[in-house]
Amino acid sequence: MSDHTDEPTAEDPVPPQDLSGIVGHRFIYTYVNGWQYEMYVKNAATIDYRIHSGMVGGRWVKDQEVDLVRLDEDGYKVSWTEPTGTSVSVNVMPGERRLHGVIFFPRWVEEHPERTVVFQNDHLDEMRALRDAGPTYPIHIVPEFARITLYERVGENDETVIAVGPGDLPADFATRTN
Ligand code: FER
Repeated sequence: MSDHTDEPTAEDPVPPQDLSGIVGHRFIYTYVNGWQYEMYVKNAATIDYRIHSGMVGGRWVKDQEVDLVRLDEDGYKVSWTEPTGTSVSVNVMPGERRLHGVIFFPRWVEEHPERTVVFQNDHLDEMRALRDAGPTYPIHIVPEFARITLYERVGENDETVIAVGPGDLPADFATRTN
C-alpha cells in the first residue's frame, strides 16, 4: 500500500501528497471577469476566505471544510460545498501565479446574490434554510482563470489572518503584490 510519497505508477495514480506549498498560505487573486478573492488555507482540511469584489463581494467565511489535493509539481485542487449549496473547485498553480476556479451557484444565489453577502458563520442556519428553499436549478456555472497577485506563507491555524470582513480592511489591503 503506497503512502503517496512516490511518483505515480501504473498501479497507483496518486502523486506525492506534500501539501506544504499551499497549506499555511494566504493568496489574493482576481478572476478574468474582475471578481477578486482572498483564500487562506488554514490547514489541510480548512480554509478561511474573503470576497473583495464581484457578484457576492463583501461575503466572508471562516472554517469551511475542503478537500485539498496536490495534482502535480505546481498544481493543487481545493474543492468544497458551501452551506448555501454553492460548490467550488479551484486549481491553484502558485509557481505560475495562476489559478482556475469553477463556481456552481444554485439558482437562488444567482437570483439573490446579496442574501449571501454576510459573515456566513453568524448565519449558518439561515443559509441552510435558503439552500433548502431553493430553487437549486438550473445551476449557474462560472468557470474562470485568475491571476494570483499575492502569495505568502503566514503559517497554519492562525485565526488573525482572516478576522474581519472585506469592508473593514485598509483601502489598499488587496492591492499589495509580491
Ligand atoms: C473562489 C470562488 C468562489 C473562492 C470562494 C468562492 C475562496 C465562494 C463562493 C461563494 O460561496 O459564493 O475562488 O475562493
